[in-house]
Amino acid sequence: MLGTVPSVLCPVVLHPDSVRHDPAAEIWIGLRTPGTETAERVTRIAESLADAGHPTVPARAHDDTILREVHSPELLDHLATLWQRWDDAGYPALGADRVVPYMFATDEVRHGLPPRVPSALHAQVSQYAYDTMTLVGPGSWEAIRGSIDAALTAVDLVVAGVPLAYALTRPPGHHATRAAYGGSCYLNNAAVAAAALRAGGHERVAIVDIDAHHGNGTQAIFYDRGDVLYASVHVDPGAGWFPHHIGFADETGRGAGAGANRNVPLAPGSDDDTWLAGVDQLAATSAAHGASALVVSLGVDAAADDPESPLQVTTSGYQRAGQLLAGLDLPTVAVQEGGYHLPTLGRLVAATLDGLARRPNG
Ligand code: SP5
Ligand code: ZN
Repeated sequence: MLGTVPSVLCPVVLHPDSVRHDPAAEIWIGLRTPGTETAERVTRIAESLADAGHPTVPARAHDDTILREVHSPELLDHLATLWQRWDDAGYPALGADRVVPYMFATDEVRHGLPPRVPSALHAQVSQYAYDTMTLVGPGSWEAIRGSIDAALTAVDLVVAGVPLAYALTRPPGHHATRAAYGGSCYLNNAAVAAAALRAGGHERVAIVDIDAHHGNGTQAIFYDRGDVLYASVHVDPGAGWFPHHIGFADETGRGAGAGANRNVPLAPGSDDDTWLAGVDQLAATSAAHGASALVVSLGVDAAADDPESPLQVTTSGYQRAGQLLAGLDLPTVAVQEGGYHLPTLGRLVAATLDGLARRPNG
């Protein structure tokens, strides 16, 4: 692959601040582990895509118009100022070098009474964070907001006529809901891309999510809407995998969104054939939806070597998934989600883009 020029070039949109997010750890069942969502993921992917001949495009700054259609103003304001407030309040001096939630304001705690904003910042955090695995540090906001700009820049290219653009977003986004963050995700890059494609004139948009995990945030954002399809293949949450509570086959959309949500949960250990049959179903659902543009939530953590999922997809499986989706022949924005096995991460993304670039008539 080194030095070769692919048949169709795919601009790779990157924001330099993506590497400044350093969650430092992930707290899982009370264990503080180093965490797998690291900055090196970005450098590895960028390197492989440059080797494959794809050009890099810097993310351009965008205002908050589309972002505020997707996320609540409270979440945006909270995240934008969180680290500064945490630092000013002196938590790092206590040894709390990252923002972690402490007490969860569940419905049971609130007891149907009017919500209050706790005076202690460490109690405010759980109004927005739904797990203990998604930490915030000094450069986090710049990376989070920069990734939104990367996704929006990729959309600009596609709206201007580029058939395929890829946003190397970090942190990832598909677990972020309208008003809360979790699952290593803070703001939903793919949902913002879909909203921007709608604003760019595409009446119906399909989001196909091939990350190993169900994109609960993206599903929730569009669950009641018929114009944006969410379709995902992922490891069965019912088999004990994140996001546990959501991502089941009987979740098909609600109200105006009835029929515009599709989940294909797979058994742990599923291989290429099973997974690609799922991807093929998502492609068929997207075609039936009548979408004129496609967003691919491109997580490569379904790969066999990935430490975060039990799926057993190969590099050639990812290439074929790209090719199946290319068969839709739609303007396509691919957005990076998960994928944590550093030695193979770049090759997996390159293989998927290679498949996506193979248009039926191109
Ligand atoms: C974007 C994305 O892929 N997010 C993944 C969120 C799921 N994280 C669940 C973490 C579970 C604990 N990880 C411990 C690793 C043991 N190998
Ligand atoms: Zn994932």
